[in-house]
Amino acid sequence: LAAVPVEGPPLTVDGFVEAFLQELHFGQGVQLDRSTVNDQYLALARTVMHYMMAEWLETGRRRRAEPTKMIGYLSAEYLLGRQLGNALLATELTEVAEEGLATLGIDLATLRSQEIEPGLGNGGLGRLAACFIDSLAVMDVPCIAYGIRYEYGIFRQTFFNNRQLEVPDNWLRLGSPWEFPHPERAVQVDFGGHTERTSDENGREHVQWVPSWNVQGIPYHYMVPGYDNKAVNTLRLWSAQATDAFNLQIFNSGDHAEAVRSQTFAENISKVLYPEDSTPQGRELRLQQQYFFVACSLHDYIEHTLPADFDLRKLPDQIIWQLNDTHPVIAIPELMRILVDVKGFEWAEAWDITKRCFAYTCHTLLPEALEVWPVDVIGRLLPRHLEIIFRINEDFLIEVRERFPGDELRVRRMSIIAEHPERAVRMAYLASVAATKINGVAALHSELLRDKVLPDFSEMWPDKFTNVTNGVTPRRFLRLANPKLSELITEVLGDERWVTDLDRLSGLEAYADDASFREKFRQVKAANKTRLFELLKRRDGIDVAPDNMLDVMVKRLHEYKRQSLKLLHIVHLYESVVSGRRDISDIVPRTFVFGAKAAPGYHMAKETIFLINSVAEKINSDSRMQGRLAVVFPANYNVTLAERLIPAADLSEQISLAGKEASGTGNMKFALNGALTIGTDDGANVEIRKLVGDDHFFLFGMSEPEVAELGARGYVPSSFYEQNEDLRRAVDLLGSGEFTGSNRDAASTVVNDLLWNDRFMALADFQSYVEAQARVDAAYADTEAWTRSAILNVARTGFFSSDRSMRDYLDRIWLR
Ligand code: 26Q
Repeated sequence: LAAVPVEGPPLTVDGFVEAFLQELHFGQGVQLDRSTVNDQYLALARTVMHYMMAEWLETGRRRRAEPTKMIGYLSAEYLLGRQLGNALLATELTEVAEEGLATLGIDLATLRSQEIEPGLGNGGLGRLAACFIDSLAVMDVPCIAYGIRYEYGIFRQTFFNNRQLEVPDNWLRLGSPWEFPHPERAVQVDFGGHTERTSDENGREHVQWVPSWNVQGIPYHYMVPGYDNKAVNTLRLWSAQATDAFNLQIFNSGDHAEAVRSQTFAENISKVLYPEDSTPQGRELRLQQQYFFVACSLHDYIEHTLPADFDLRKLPDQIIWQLNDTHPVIAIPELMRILVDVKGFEWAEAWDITKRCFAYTCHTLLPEALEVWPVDVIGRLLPRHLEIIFRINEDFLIEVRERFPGDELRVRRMSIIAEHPERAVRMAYLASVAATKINGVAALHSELLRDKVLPDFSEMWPDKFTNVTNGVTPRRFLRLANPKLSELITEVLGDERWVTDLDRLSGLEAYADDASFREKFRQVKAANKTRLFELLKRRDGIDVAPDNMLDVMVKRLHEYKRQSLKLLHIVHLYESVVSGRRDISDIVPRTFVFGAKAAPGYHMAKETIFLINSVAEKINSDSRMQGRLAVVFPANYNVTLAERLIPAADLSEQISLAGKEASGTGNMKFALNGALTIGTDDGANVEIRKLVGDDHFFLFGMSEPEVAELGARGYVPSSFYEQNEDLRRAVDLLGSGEFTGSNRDAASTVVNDLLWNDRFMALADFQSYVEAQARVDAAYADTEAWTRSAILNVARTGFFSSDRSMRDYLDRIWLR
């Protein structure tokens, strides 16, 4: 058959309205006068899809005509955020849609707020994946992004009696217009069973995996549009379903109930996103998820995307699989299995191919966050893969012994198989052995990864290690989230090229000294605050004082991120006023904003949320504060809220213990939107500070070497408590029950941990933090100087575009 050229509906108001009504009538089956907001939203989304679809088809055609090396991005998470705004931007339909809908009496903003964001990720890692695939489309780099279509994404957080409650995130319930399933491209995935060995006439051994059960993966496609370049990439998310054979067998046996149960069992695999983003538990279902999406993805690429007669020896010229952390690492033995068991390759040749097909990104420094899977769990679920991992390890350890003869201690240290506390596969080691490149996500992190996390591997293969500093997409986090600032930027730079070439923001530098520009910049910030406060009123019933400095700490709740240090600072300010040591009029008026979800099983994190809410309740209702000190904690921080919060912020809190936050990406979003940072020398803060300059960044706390040194000397938190009156008073007040209805126990989990454990040294950094906050107050008092610093933050952080990150991946990893 010949390809018929495809064109979307005309890019005019009339053309748009016609297409929209078509969708409403024939897609939703409803007439305008009887349509609900949801009908209208779905019809609008489908209409915008029509415009994108034409370009998506054309992109596919163009790429097939001239095949080039492709990126296979493997990630268990994509934290996409709402789709409509970005799709309208990409299709240049925003004004057309607004006008067209208005002629029908429909308000575009109302339809926008109808969208439930797909929260298919936990935080930084998932959002990074979403930024990266945006940038690849914008750069017209061929990429298929693969992942899991969780039926339930990250839980919705609510508060009850100041405590976190989790509500299932039923994001599909009102329809999902941005996806389209392809059940005819289902892939079967096997599990369990055993392996059998046979020899052929040449005496060559063949292994056959005889699995005991299977499921099928149904691909759901999402379009990932570029910007102004007609390119649209694909995000392919897999949904698990029972296979027909599986169903029939039981159905025919007459056991209807059992047939239904087994269907549920299969569908559980893609049911829900695991809400832990550190200290993962070795849950079997999680490993099923990982293998499920990886097996579907490799199969999809090899059997359906490559030409039928493709010579797999050339696989590394066609694809590089980027492993987003260790979650998809099972892809390594899976490719070996396909090549050796299915395609008949010799082991050595298969390994040579496999080694060139994978690259690995590490996102952590915490030892407890490194994934290990008990050997018996893998053996039960994936017996053939376990054998392959053992064989990879055997060969690898031979190589280690050759390089370092007689060093059996090193051999044990480097083994992919840990022996204690139980035999387990160290996924980061498996990734490191197989990958062509290993990267950290910020300069400091990559150094620590090389020297502290994987020192033996970097000694063996120094050239494998590299850095790619994270980035964020300027489309979503500047152009869409901050339309007013975007307009101002475009006005002074003369055009919108900065949206795809963020280094152009340096052109703002000159305007930092222009008083009238500073005034406009302040007006933008003020308007963004108003917009945020309206949202918080509507969304959470929260009232925020309009003129306070807005001091924002939003990120997952983790001890290493030190929300408790932020809390101690707030309690310290409060205490200094109520004790009469400071007059409230001497406090620079501030509203502290928290946003944070705690993993449901993370006790300390949940207690910290309870304390923050309790402190907020008390301070906000204390008339002595006169509104000059306020704490707000809107529930359910997510991408949608971030897009409103970040453009309104004055101060960005990035206060992790040095050496613990791999990179951070919120830090970049704040700087790009003209917030100043108070932060430690950690993750990408280091690079932000270097770029914006020390005069425009509030640095505090120990450096990573100082942290290591204090740890080695023996850290005793209570000695800091005893030697610092402000700290003592703050900790005492927090522990006194003052904020928890006279219930001391309610605060004791957090307070006792700070005093007697404090693994992340909050008490050690307290003094330095409070001093830095005093510098913030002084700086904020000089409005013109503050604005100047804010402008320079925007002008100097173009480096943090994820377009730049993608260029670095291409140069350092993918096209090498
Ligand atoms: C693993 C196994 C089982 C269950 C859950 C997990 C799991 C899930 C998510 C482990 C880790 C995560 C997420 C980690 C994460 O978000 N890391 C962050 O990545 C960002 C992007 O590189 C960095 O900016 C942050 O510094 C880092 O904390």
